[in-house]
Amino acid sequence: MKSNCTMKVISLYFLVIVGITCADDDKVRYDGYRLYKVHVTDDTKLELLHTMRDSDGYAFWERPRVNYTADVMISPEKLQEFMQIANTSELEPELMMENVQKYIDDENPRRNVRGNFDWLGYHRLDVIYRWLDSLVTQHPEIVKPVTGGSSYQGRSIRGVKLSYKEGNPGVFIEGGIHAREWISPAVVTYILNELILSDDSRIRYMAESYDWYIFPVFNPDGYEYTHTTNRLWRKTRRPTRGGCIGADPNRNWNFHWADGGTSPFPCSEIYPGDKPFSETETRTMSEYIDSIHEKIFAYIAFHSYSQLLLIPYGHTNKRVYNYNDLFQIGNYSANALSKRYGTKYRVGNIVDIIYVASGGSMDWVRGTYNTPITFTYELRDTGRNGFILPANQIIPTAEETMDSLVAMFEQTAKLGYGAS
Ligand code: 0X9
Ligand code: ZN
Repeated sequence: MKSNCTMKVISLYFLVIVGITCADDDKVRYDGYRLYKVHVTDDTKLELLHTMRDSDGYAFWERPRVNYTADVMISPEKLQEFMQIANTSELEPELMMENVQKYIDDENPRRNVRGNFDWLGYHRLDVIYRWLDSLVTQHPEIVKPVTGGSSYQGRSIRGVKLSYKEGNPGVFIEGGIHAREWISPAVVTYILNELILSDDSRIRYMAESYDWYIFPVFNPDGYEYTHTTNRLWRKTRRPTRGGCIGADPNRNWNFHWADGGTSPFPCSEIYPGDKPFSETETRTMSEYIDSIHEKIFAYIAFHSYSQLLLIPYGHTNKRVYNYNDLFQIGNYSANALSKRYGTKYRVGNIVDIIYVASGGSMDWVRGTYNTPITFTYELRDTGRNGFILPANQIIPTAEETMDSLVAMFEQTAKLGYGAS
């Protein structure tokens, strides 16, 4: 990763001429970085990929696991080494991106966003928060502002409670816990908008049957950082140890904390923090969730990418008591999702269908309160664009996800969950 900080110093002398480009020059760039998909067909290949993990110049967008594919980003400096390893060990990597920076540049075309909030581009935090304010102003009877928690750098973690009838069973929607997964806040805001404005009868019925607690950006420091500095940042922004910054906010919750799928190295993408709830974001949001836990029967988290609908837990493949119901609801939901654009999702237990990942928010909710309906979406795509999903896919992704959510809650109700 190269940051052109020296440019900034030079620009002090030529402030008028180059000053305007300064802000952009401080951005981490991914020129010549490549993204490869590799098929992990056996343990030898897995071991090999594990040796690359946490080493400079290799970044796993999707972690390796036997019988699955992994996506790995390679720096230009490590390319030759990687190709050599690949040749001698028959990795047969499939080139997905020739130049990651190009995908970043093309992802979110700059537009004049003066008018209404929209889903034609990815928005900064302040734009999202102003939109939440406007919803409260326009629909004061049904939309109440909620500050659920705060971040290390002092930002609020804001959301809304949408309620047409006090005492409805509650559904909690979490977005943006991983900073770089921009499609998550985009889809969560779309869902909120539909719940308020859609005139589709099934959506109206769903919207008015539940109380909705909706938080589009759980990790605001990280989210802002992906806009200002490093598009591929995942974690929080609190300095930890050894000059490293941030913990994985989806490994930091106090349920089976650091019980698999984490790394003790503070610079790792999956560093779980120094202790459970070491991060301001997870601690404060857990306190908020604790204050409303009796009202919620469903907790749905949105991540990207891989097109999966995940059922807890992430530390064990032992099934939760209502796994069969969740599996049935999940399949029904994934089936509805595929109808509009043919997008295929896989449904199952986290450990079974991706990898071990302990200390996640959904697992904490489920493990602490026994909340019966808990799902995590991994939204589009399957690696063509990965985290850098072009903005013109926001609306189709959001539409199909909304289809699946409607089906999810119809099926949930049929099975008797959430009856008020
Ligand atoms: O590793 C993760 O945290 C999630 N995948 S992602 O590529 N978006 O980072 C999987 C979430 C698993 N969820 C829980 N363990 N609750
Ligand atoms: Zn994620």
